Amino acid sequence: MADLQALIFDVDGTLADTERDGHRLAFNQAFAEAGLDWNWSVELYGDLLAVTGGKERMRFYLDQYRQDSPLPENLEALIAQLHWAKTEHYTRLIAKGEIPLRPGVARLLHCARSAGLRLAIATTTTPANVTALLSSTLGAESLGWFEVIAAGDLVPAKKPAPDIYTYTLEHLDLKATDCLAVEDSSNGLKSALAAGIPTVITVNGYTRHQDFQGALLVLDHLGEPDLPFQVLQGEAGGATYFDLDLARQLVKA
Ligand code: XBP
Ligand code: MG
Repeated sequence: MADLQALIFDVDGTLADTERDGHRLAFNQAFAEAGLDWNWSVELYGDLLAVTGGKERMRFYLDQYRQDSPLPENLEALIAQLHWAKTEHYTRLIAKGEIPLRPGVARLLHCARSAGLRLAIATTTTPANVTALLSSTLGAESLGWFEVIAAGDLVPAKKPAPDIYTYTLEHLDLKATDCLAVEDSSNGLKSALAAGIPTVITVNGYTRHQDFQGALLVLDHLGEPDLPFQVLQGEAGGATYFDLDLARQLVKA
């Protein structure tokens, strides 16, 4: 019987709804600054999110959507420069506090800390983006709440590969079944499940219709006592917001 010891959080789309009005805008600012005619609409970005990692996403865009135009010379240097500029724009946007945490995230983090549960982050995004989001929403000291912040290029293969979650388990020195992952996307679910970690999903505008086969529970958000969640898949046993009792019940089931 598993005994819950740690919560492992994804970042983008899970802690905060950062993709449409955060990363996407930052990419477009970097493209415009570089004089490129690349512009990712809300709809196109939703398709591009099939690929995790900003650098990988730019390559995917060129391969799939810009076959008409010759590839820029020294493509890898251009992508690296664009990604650096995009990260600068993104961290500045996040530092302005324009994107809040999603419902229930701060409450669950505080409950977990009070109960002595260990916390970790497993994300595809760049470490600077995690620092910016945690600092702007929870304060700089919140970075110390997470024993492991596994992010970005730390591992060779990004989600849906299990690498980032396997790295996190190794550094927590915990078994997969003693943990619970919180994710927002099918790529994230595949990654966590491939590492053997039970997973709860909180969907967002981009991921609502994705396949979450294998998730313990799929919700519209984590909820608050005065803001009940909607269960989209699985059983919440009558709970109306996600708390540690529900987490333990799910892991033990
Ligand atoms: C989401 C991603 C990231 C972000 C962009 O990460 O796939 O690539 O979209 O950030 P997760 P970067 O859901 O795992 O938190 O440009 O820094 O990659
Ligand atoms: Mg995510």
